[in-house]
Amino acid sequence: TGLPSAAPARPNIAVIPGDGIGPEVVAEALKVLTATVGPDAFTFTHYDLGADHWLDTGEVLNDDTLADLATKDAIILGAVGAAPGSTTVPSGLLERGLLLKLRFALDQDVNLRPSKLYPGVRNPLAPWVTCGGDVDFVVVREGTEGLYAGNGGSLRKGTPDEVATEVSVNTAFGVERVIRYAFQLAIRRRGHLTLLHKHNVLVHAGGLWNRVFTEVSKEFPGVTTSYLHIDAATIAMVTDPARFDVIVTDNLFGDIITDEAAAVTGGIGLAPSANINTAHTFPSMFEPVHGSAPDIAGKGIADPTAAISSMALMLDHLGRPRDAARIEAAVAADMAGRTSATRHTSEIGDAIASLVAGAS
Ligand code: GGG
Repeated sequence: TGLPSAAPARPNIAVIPGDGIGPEVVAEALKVLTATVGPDAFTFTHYDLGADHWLDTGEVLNDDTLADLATKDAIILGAVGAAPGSTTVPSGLLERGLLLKLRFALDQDVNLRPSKLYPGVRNPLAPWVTCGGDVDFVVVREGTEGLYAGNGGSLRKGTPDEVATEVSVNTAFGVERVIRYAFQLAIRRRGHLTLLHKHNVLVHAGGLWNRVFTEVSKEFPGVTTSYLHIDAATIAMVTDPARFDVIVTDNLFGDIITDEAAAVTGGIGLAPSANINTAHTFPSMFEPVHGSAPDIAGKGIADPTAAISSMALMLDHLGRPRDAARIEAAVAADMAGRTSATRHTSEIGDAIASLVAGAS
């Protein structure tokens, strides 16, 4: 994850496969992880959480399970979410009650989302961007505040006079710590940091982000900085993604821009992420950026690469950068050898696992 962290001797890892394609991609991630560190290096505790658990028990994530998860060294999460239009699971129940509850309760303040255009992969949104290696950036998305904070409500619900509010929460503390993390990461990379916001319209939240960014930048004279309004950033992300090194932005803008980043670097099936508790007081959580993709669940066609690359982020965070690099190299080798032939989810996992094992 680019920044130093503690290295537990035999990490105890929580595994939450979740919904839809989550269990399929997590199985491949664990296969590659085991091929990398061996069968006994970590202990795993599996948690049966998600839509089926809610349907069976009426609970999404109870306090005892949350307290237990908080004792682990890291969490691997697959995907969360019922099929859109599900008549049995209310929209947002699992996303808010499981995924966001974990991020908030475990104070996972930085949502790290790296994007890389692998050699040979063509940017489908801008096919002229073919030069693998040049597009390589990390989005540092704020993880516990903004419009995701759940600060809102409804009046006169269901009537023609209904009013709904969703208020973005931005604390000086939260904004400063994520911006500081991003500057520290930029120093370890190519030394450029871009802030994305919309401060010309969102004058209150944007003003705070801007001021804090300018203040913190004074402590990092070795980092060059730039600013883009989020709407302009969506264009730059397609036409000139190589311009980015580290991006820092709020929770919602970060969620949206990283889906676009995934699209320009080969697809959402390749995009890993880490939810970092930067204080190291709670476990961090590692998950593919993608959701549960119910339309392809059970078909064996989900690409597990994002979940596998998330294992590299976890190993780095757990103080095993050499093992992380082995997974990254195996993923890059697998990407370089890809053809148009469709592979089963487990074939991709097998291929990457044997590349890791072969290189050791
Ligand atoms: N891989 C985790 C997952 O299921 N993500 C879907 C989702 O709803 N994500 C929202 C977010 O990352 O904030």
